[in-house]
Amino acid sequence: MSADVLVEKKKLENPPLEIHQIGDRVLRMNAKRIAKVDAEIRQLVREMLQTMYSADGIGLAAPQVGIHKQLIVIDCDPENAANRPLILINPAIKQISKELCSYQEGCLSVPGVYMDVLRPDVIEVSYKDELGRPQTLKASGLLSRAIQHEMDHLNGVLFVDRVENQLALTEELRKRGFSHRDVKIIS
Ligand code: QAP
Ligand code: CO
Repeated sequence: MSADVLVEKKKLENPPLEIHQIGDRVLRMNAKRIAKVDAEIRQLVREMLQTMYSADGIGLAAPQVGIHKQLIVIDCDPENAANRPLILINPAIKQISKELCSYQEGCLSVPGVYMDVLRPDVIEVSYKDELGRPQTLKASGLLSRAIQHEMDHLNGVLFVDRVENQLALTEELRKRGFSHRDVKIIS
């Protein structure tokens, strides 16, 4: 089997995986470390990428498709065929900046809801790539935001848990047919 995880960036009529939505308990479970990056993991990466592109996303974590493994796929430029998606396996934050910044987040598991969230501006993360090679990456801006958001999923945390304006959040969730009871305030 090919070690290359790249897939065509297009929308499939029948994406291979189902994305779970807020209220589903699978989103609240902790993901387990991946002991060995093998062909089975690389097949999961391909299916997660296809599912993400099909849903117009820029990031997807394995727990969102009901798989409790520490695996994230990110593509901050999905329209650009030349931009390689980022695959993070067993990611760990090594450093975070003191500076926080606010950014409007969304999530494929909370469709239609977009709210401001405060997070560290710059992060340094270590992880293994799709070939099991150790990597480190310093990220800022949209990429930093995407990594932090997706890493939260590995710990059963959703961006709505970090929203400060709970009144506005309650209203947005209600508009989209979700319940504020499915939010777990952490900060
Ligand atoms: C996480 O989010 C993220 O509501 C990835 O109707 C958030 O891909 C990365 C999406 C903020 C960086 C900044 C959301 C698609 C996609 C929706 C996503 C929707 C359709 C969200
Ligand atoms: Co998300």
